[in-house]
Amino acid sequence: MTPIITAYDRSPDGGKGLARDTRVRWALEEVGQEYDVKFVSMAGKTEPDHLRLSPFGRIPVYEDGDLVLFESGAIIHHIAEQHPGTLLPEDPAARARATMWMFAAVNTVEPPIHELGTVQIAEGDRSWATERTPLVHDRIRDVLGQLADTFGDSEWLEDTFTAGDLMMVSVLQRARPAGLLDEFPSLAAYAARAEARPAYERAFATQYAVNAR
Ligand SMILES: N[C@@H](CCC(=O)N[C@@H](CS)C(=O)NCC(=O)O)C(=O)O
Repeated sequence: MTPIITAYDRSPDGGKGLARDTRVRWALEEVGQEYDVKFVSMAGKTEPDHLRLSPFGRIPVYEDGDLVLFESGAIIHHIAEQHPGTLLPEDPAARARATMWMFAAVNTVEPPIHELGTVQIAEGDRSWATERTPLVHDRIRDVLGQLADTFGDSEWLEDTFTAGDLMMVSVLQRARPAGLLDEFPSLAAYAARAEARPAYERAFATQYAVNAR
């Protein structure tokens, strides 16, 4: 059965690839899995039909027969598990480390980056937004600096490209519009290296075609 993912019919970023369906598309492209896409509107995300699949009213959603998953990390982990030796190494220790990096991406690196979006967009008209923005920038710099120190001049987080890199780069991209990723040249080069992968290029192009209409 061909899995179906849910994406926005019009992503707020206009096709820059920052909406979280892109990372799922990327994982599917990496493992060579065909997929269909179901679209939901911004208004539709809080409708009962969508909430039945995604209780927090978000995208992406992944459906494969009776299996319904939300949370991009869980979806990508599942896709990787379905295709052993592609995005998750077969060696148990390497596999555990790749999974650790997935968690680090969404649980440690993404929260301050997400917070920046909240300050600038959801709270952009509040009196504290101007004062708060540089504080959030510094929190992002802290985690990016720590990641850059650990990363050194490696090609990938572990010996080969894994779901950990896919997740980490998907998160790092979200720091790019504020200019913060480019403050860390090794991380900017790491993201560019990942984005040059044919699977990423296909995933990006497919979501762009929808959003650039
Ligand atoms: N932790 C979730 C976050 C999902 C998420 O926030 N998706 C965004 C689009 S990229 C969304 O649907 N936001 C709508 C909202 O926050 O109401 C994941 O990784 O899947």
